[in-house]
Amino acid sequence: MNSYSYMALGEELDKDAYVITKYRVSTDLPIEKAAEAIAAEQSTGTWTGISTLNDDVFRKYAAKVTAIDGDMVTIAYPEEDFSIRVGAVPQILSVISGNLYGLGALKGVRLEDVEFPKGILKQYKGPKFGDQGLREILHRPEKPLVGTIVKPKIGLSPEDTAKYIYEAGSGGLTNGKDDETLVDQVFCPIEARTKAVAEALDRLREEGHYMVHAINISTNGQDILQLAEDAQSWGATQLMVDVITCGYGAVQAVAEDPKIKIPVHVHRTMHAAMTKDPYNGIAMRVIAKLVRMCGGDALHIGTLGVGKMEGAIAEGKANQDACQSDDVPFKKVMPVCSGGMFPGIVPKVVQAAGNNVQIQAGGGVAGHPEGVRAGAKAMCQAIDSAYEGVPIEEYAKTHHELQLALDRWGTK
Ligand code: CAP
Ligand code: MG
Repeated sequence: MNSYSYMALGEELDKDAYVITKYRVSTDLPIEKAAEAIAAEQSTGTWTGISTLNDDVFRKYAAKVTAIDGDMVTIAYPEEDFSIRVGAVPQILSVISGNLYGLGALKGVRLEDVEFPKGILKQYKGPKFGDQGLREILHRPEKPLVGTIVKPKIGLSPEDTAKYIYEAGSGGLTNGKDDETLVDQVFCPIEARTKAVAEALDRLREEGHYMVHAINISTNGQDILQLAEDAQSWGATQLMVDVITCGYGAVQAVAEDPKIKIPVHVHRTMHAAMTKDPYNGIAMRVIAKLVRMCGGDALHIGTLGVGKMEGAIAEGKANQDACQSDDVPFKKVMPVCSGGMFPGIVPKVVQAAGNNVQIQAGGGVAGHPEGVRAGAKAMCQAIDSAYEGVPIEEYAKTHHELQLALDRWGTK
């Protein structure tokens, strides 16, 4: 029986023929052995030599360990290992991010990055609208989009939800969204909510203000397309899918449905189970790349070092880059900074991320001392101060709502 080596350190590969991955590996094994174990398990090998593996199969389909730098390992998988039309992201993940986590010899593995060859990328469509499409809908070409998540996340009736959105829009917000745990509970049925919110958005429109609201359609695979189409027919202006709980296929199905003519906002609830541990799991930038391929128009990327959720500036920048880079043939995804946002920290996010972001606050709007409309105004004023380059404390001197927000929450 032949024994095969998966090591190919330094080999120059044709980038258009491989999916190239980077893993951070923690192990007591020599790192080369650990890397080889991953390459074998995820391509043509297993824990022992096998009589059914021949030179031809190995040469065509074996993964290659092409670089090792400290604990960072580069593994290239031949494009032929992937089954895109039937199989798609579930199959891709099962190769680049599958059994390897369970290998007993590894203490931890984190998939840090992935690059796909053109042949795979061209089988995806990417976003229908993307960041610029969203901006066109909202008639807001340059400034950061500014949004809210209706709070409390559960419990409001359709009428109260619509009232919240009307108030938020009257205060100047461009985006509203359902929270990730709200879908079709008895207290807020999706049909009634969508219709009530649509009416509020129509009123705002008549008053000259453009705003969209993402209705959460996260549900079973067999129901999501119908729900997407229904929500659109009830007047939804944007749809929201929780990508980790529903799956990438759900995002792709909704985004690629020719009947769907509105953008898809992608929430990432549960992502931290995979992304938070620096030594195990999957980096958010990988998730962002897959969401972009599958057609998400907007995606949560973290708040770049501020706010309530974990996530440093560098990590947020990498996620933003995955949404916006020019090296893939897709429209760009609008990066969404959300989680514990409030007016005083908006300038820090704009400073780190620039203007092409959607910044949104739930508590940071609904918790304003003078209510939702004033909270929305304060967020918009914070955005304007950052956009105009005026220090926020200075700006607040002539903007009452912002001053109240700074008095309540400060700037840190
Ligand atoms: C924000 C939020 C979002 C988080 C998710 C929440 O509300 O609605 O789901 O932003 O985090 O429920 O926490 P607040 P991420 O503005 O009241 O914090 O965007 O990092 O995935
Ligand atoms: Mg939420």
